Amino acid sequence: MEIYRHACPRNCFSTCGMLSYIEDGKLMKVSGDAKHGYNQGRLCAKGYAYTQYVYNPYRLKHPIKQTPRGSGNWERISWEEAYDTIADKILELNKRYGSNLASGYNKFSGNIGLLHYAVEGMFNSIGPHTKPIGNPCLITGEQAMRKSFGQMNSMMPEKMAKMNAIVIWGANPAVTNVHQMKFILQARQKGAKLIVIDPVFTRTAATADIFIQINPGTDGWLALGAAKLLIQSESYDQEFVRNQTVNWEEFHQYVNEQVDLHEVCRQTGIALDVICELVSIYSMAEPCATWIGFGIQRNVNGGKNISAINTLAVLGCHSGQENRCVYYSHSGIDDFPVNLLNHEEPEHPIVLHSREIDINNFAENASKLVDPPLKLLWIALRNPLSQDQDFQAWESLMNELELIVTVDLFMTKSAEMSDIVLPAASHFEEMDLNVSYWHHWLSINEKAIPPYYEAKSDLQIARELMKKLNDRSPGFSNFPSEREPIDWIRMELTPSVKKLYSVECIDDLLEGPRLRTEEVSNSSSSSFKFRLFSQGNKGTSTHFINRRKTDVEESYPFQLLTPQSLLKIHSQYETMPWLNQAAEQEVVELSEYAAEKNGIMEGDKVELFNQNGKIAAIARISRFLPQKVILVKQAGKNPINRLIVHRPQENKEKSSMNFYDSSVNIRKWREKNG
Ligand SMILES: Nc1nc2c(c(=O)[nH]1)N[C@H]1C(S)=C(S)[C@@H](COP(=O)(O)OP(=O)(O)OC[C@H]3O[C@@H](n4cnc5c(=O)[nH]c(N)nc54)[C@H](O)[C@@H]3O)O[C@H]1N2
Ligand SMILES: Nc1nc2c(c(=O)[nH]1)N[C@H]1C(S)=C(S)[C@@H](COP(=O)(O)OP(=O)(O)OC[C@H]3O[C@@H](n4cnc5c(=O)[nH]c(N)nc54)[C@H](O)[C@@H]3O)O[C@H]1N2
Ligand code: SF4
Ligand SMILES: [Mo]
Repeated sequence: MEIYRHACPRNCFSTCGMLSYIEDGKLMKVSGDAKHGYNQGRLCAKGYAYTQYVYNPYRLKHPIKQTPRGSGNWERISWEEAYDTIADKILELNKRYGSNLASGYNKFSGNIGLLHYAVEGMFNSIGPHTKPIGNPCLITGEQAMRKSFGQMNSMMPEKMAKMNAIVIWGANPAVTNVHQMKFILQARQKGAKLIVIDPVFTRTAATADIFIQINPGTDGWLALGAAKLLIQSESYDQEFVRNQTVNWEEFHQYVNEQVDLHEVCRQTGIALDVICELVSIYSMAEPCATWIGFGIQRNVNGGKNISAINTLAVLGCHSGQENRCVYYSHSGIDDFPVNLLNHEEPEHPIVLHSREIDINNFAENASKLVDPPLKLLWIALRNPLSQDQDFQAWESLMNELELIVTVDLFMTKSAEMSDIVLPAASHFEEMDLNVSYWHHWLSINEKAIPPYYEAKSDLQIARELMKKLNDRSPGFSNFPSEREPIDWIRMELTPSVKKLYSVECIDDLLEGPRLRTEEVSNSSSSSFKFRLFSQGNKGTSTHFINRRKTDVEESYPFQLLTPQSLLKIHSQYETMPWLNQAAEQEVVELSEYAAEKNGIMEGDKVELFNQNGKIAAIARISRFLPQKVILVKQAGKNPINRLIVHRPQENKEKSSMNFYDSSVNIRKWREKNG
């Protein structure tokens, strides 16, 4: 049996090192790579199920086309025909409008390996086009971290094992980051306290010493209340505050005068003695890790809440900066040139730049484009008709598009609405280079098996399609089609990357993943002064925005939380029987209060509704949910995102999607209510 080395490329904290076992060109089994210091030889259930993923009967085998769009009338076509149709359209649009602005893409997180920036590289290579910018997942938090600390880096997550207390705000690692639980457990075995702050009694909360059930979106209140108590008891590092922070006087005065502890308790739903307990942990346990989960920033107060938590964490650490351990995300990719992402566009005589549209409001913004309108959309590594919001805007955008191409391994909701669907290769069928947004390891991903039927990697598709365009219209694209995956990987291993990860050549990575040698943490840039929480606009009477201000939202009194599932990655893995059974109906969890108020019994068919529409679901009544929270898992047959209403962050900065900030109502299912 042959053994190859891989990195799991899912959008997941762990980017696990993985080994494949191959017999006669077939993937027989996978295991965790013991040489990877983060996952240490283990995988999650989704990882162990890769043999079923690769040979899944639902996997797309050939390019297919559908006429008319949405009819389900699919027909197999050759790659040649697919490329011809797409190239014809791109060239015709270019002729019609005088540039490639009518062609664009929507791409996100299906595979986060560095070579999957081939999609961006491919579009860059044809000059100005229409591209998504921003990030639905984590950008609000990233900006808040950069404002507080001047950078977004966390220390090695393995070091959580050495903490004496771990305070988790809005993360659920027992579901979303299972390998981290090992380090948390190691800390607890040595006596560390684990505190989980979440509106939902999660699997992680169930393992904690203290669970603080907070009203969604109010963490900033809690952090400021706790900071006030910390300051009152003078248990903070005064010298550090004087020398290393910006804005102390203002913050001190603000907390003294404007943070009222009764209001904190009212807003957060947390009793004062619980807040005191949190303060005593922050002031006594050292070192103490604060983990800010992505869940925190999926509401309109997200950025401010993070800034307040950062401030509490920094004040609470009173034995030197090196013990300031705030975990959010580590931007591993920043070490690399990411040549495909940054592939230089050829100049256009008239159009100076590509046209950028916010990925969080993609459909609406794309529909509004004129001169030229968007006419061709390439969807890759992305399932917007499950994971984005505003499906109505998507429907009207799609009506205006002349060609929709989706590249995926499976027939997703988005693929179902495309004209041409191209089969993508799995990571066992292509080479790649992978870093993580959490740990500090670098891995290579080898090609271990031939492509499944006619599947191709996104890079291979870019190479072939751009060659086709150049054959038709010489010089149309500057994509280096002759460059092999290994060449792209070599280009990523610049002298500084080699030094940083102590590799001399690719062969070193074939021996095993490498750890970044330079330690990073929130305090590694010593010249930067920490920016304490600031209220922002003077004269605003509240620190944070209260939810449900409008009349419309009054009619929808419940807050909809739609977090991740243990055995899925967003909309992926639904057709894998080892992991998930296809469900006809979604399940909605509601509180006893919500059930009683609406006469709903366990197992009833119910409808969740708001201004966007309605979704049918089966009711599960939970004793543990806050009264006004409704919980539905993402994706599924009838994706819950139909009910997500995007509310941009107050400060108009680029933001993540406020996935956890939508309001809904619930009632028993009515057959006739349209
Ligand atoms: N309601 C709600 N919605 C959410 C969230 C939430 O918390 N609540 N979370 C948001 C977050 S955090 C995220 S990150 C986004 C994720 O949003 P998406 O990235 O759109 O999520 P996925 O469902 O994983 O879709 C990725 C697609 O890429 C495909 N794919 C996998 N590998 C490859 C490949 O190599 N090539 C190509 N071409 N395709 C490939 C997969 O089969 C899958 O269909 O969802 C967001 N949506
Ligand atoms: N199994 C699995 N793992 C995954 C993924 C997956 O789809 N499946 N997706 C990956 C991706 S792309 C991401 S972004 C991460 C996300 O992983 P996490 O960082 O864990 O974030 P979320 O799952 O969005 O939310 C975590 C928790 O925040 C809570 N929460 C919601 N609002 C608030 C609030 O206002 N305050 C507080 N204190 N808590 C709140 C939710 O109830 C939830 O339990 O997971 C990654 N890992
Ligand atoms: S999904 Fe995440 S935890 Fe599971 S194998 Fe992949 S990287 Fe590891
Ligand atoms: Mo995400």
